[in-house]
Amino acid sequence: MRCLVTGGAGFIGSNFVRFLLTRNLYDKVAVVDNLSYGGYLDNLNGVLSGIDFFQIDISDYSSLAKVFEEFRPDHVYHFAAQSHVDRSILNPGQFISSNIVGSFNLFELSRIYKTQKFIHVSTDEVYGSANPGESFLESSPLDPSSPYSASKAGSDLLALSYYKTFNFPVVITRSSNNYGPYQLPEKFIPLAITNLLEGKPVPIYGTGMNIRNWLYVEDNCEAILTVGLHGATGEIYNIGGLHECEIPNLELAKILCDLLGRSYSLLEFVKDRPAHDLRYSLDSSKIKKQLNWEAKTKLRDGLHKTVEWYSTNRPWWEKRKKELEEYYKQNYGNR
Ligand code: TDX
Repeated sequence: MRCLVTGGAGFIGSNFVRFLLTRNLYDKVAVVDNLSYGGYLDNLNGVLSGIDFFQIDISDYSSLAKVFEEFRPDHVYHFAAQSHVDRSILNPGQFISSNIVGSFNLFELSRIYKTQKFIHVSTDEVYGSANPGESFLESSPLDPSSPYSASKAGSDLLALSYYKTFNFPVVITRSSNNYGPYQLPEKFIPLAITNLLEGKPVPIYGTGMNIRNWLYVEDNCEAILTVGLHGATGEIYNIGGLHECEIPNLELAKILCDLLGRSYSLLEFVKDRPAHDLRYSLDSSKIKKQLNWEAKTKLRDGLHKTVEWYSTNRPWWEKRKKELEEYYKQNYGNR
């Protein structure tokens, strides 16, 4: 069995490739990644010799077609995406080409080359903001708030249309906010940890009362693989963290200050993100009931491991932060 992982040099993708290789389930694993911002070959250090690597942009149909012709994957795990909400506010066009056109190219080629299973990795953001006490089911309406989440919702709908029209063997995962090693310091947790390590302020949007449900990336990898191997085609599976992992940003930032021995005075309230979803919350009972998967990692344990990783991998994030300087100026300059 041959498995293709798109976006395999990015945050969740590279964690997934490492996780997959320890399981020895596939005869061959290939990664497609354009190595633009977010994807770095050194995220795959130590496992590169065990995979085939193609530096391809998924929005480039003809280059992607050559990969399918050569590799002919039985399973495709599709992680490649533009994924940062703030960037989609600054520059929405890239989100359309990667998340919609890129996904379309992959659906088409997988259909032509008769891929046996296509795992489309999506997000809880497609449901929009949850009211207090509300948790979204897979059947909940899609109500995305940002160009990012709208592009993911669009590709989810396209995937489902391929299932209905062509009997395309797709299965969709919708995860809550991931965190852990190799996450780019543009997302909240790695930005907060690395700023605190540098003794710099942590920008808190609005009042810091927005709530997210945090899922340790290794738990997500295990869930996605479980769906890849045992999920029913045409189905969607929500993948949420433990209930205790659902907390307001300010509380989360205070835990990080405590873990790093930094003062709360480094937490700096800045202008809010436009259309900032107040709360994300998933009902993950379907994957628990049908595939016997549930998250394992408690928030404090996952944050502790993540803080450890960023503390011992300074060169990794210092290089990224240098490259992100222009973005930081653009995004935070006017707050
Ligand atoms: O500087 C910041 N200050 C701040 O208060 C940043 C970058 C974020 N925040 C807030 C916004 C959110 O409420 O922290 C929360 C988390 O922000 P992000 O890390 O940007 O994630 P979010 O917007 O919740 O989206 C994430 O979850 C779903 C991922 O980025 C998506 O890729 C995923 O699909």
